[in-house]
Amino acid sequence: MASKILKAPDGKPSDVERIKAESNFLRGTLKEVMLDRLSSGIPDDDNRLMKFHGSYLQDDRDLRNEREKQKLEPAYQFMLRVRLPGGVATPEQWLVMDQVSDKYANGTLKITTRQTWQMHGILKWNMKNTIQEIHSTLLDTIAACGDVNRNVLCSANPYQSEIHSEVYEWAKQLSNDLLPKTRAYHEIWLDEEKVAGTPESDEVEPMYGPLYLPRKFKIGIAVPPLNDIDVFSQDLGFIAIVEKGKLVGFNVVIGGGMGSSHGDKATYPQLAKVIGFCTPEQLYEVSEKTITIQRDYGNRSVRKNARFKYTIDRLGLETVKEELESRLGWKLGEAKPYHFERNGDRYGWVKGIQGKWHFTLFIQNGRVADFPDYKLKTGLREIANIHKGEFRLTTNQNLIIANVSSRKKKEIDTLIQQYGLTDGKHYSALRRSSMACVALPTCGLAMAESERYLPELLDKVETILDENGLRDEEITIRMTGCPNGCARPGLGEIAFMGKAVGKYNMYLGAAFDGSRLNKMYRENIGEEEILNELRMLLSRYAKEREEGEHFGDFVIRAGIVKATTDGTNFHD
Ligand code: SRM
Ligand code: SF4
Repeated sequence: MASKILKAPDGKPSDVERIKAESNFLRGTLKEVMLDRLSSGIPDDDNRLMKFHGSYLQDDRDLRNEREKQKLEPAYQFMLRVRLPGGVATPEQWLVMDQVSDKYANGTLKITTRQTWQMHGILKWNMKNTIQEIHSTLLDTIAACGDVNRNVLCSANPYQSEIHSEVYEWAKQLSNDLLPKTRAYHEIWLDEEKVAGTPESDEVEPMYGPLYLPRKFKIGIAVPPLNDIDVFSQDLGFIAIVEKGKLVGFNVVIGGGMGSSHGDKATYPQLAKVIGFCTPEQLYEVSEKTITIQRDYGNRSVRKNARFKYTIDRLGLETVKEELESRLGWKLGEAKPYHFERNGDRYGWVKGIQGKWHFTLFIQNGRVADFPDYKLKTGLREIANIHKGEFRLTTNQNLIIANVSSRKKKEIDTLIQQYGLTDGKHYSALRRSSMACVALPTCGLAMAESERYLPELLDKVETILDENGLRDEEITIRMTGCPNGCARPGLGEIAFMGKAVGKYNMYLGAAFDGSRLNKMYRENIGEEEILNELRMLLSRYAKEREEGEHFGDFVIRAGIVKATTDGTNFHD
């Protein structure tokens, strides 16, 4: 029931719209091309469809030039992303992922900023086995990428476990309910027989329709006072409202997003705005109707301007709210008061409800691997072997070993010590508040290093912190290899976005609780300038800050950058 006053932008639909339309509900020729042994790659059209199955073809960019010189095809390999609502996994699932990453991928697991695992380096001929083995432990990769609703986030804060577990159940249900309904995934990867007479019409996808969404769509649920999921960066966010210890519902926020393109003012990060309140039982309906508004009015011609944030900025927040209420047939409640203290994670052991313990482990940039002096992957495997609770992957690329009994705590502690898993405890609080996206060598969009470079840069920044007595000061710092914003850099008190090899734009001034975007401070600078700037800024902060003042607030009060009030003036 589309409203008469609203219009989607005119313009020729992008090529991706054609691919979706011709795909027979995400099948394309994937089944056939995955069997073709002549190339380790797949055609572009099928690669677009692969995303809806949680994967896409990459090539190792470290090897690109050399292979080109040798006239070889690129070193093709697949990235695979698991759907893991709320980031909750069992020890058995951890062990399967651990094994599969050794068997078929590059031996590492990446904990992503949307609290799931990614694997890299899977060869075409191993894709089906990989997905089937993941499936054997009741995990899937459906809709982990693509123009659909993505992994639904929820706060991984063990302090408030009862509410957290309730919110997690809602997040999981929402993720399941919003899945595409096509059986393409089951047919292609799990050998499900195609049912004769399956209707090839809108009935297959009652919510998405045959063209799915104009662009990816992201939902997250935060449980205050922790804004670990950066709720204002979601297309659709929910803020849990707890009254007298009971979950009464959620404030609804719409229109967040982090991506932009360098030098293109028509693209910008944007923070979601609060538009009202709904009860837990209304969560699905609000999500479904919001998604259909984006389905009907999102930009299907220019993909750069297709995210929901742009649809809202074009139509107006009030109009979108009215349209939502008209589709719901009822009005959202008045938004309720809430308070966020911070984003990021807190580390170490905490005791939660029912005497259970939770241990949050800092994992640098989410990369789970065995390093020469740090057997992180082996240590976590040993823990998974004896752990009876669950793992919670956090949206800050960290890991919580959750629901541990007092007896098991001793055993797990012994393993933590044995493998030196917290040897990084001498790390600065700034490093423990850092995130970096994957970038090189696998990300095809990376303009500069990120995950491989940030730790090295932080070694140098830590010297500056020590000179200024700031080692224990929590300052969020985020880096991405391009402005797409995968480590949510727009919400870093300090952030770097890659511009070219070794060059970054530097941003300052986001709020510590994730409620204000940062602003560009310096353009296209290399390491020497970055360190000079940080030396000056951190020394001023150490001397001039007010009691309890966060770095992001300080740089604004000191007039170093202006506060960003809205994403549309982010570039100014
Ligand atoms: Fe992202 C594209 C990695 C979270 C905004 N992102 C990509 C791709 C798939 C590159 C591509 O399309 O060719 C990257 C794969 C690299 C690789 O080699 O693995 C990639 N994004 C990641 C991850 C793994 C970063 C990480 O190191 O943790 C995160 C996986 C999340 C997940 O499990 O689903 C990841 N990406 C994000 C986030 C953060 C979030 O969602 O909380 C954002 C910003 C929020 C947002 O969406 O606005 C984000 N990724 C993008 C964009 C920009 C979209 C836009 O609005 O313009 C792209 C590019 C695109 O879609 O065209 C992108
Ligand atoms: Fe790749 Fe850019 Fe995302 Fe980093 S921010 S993973 S470089 S798309």
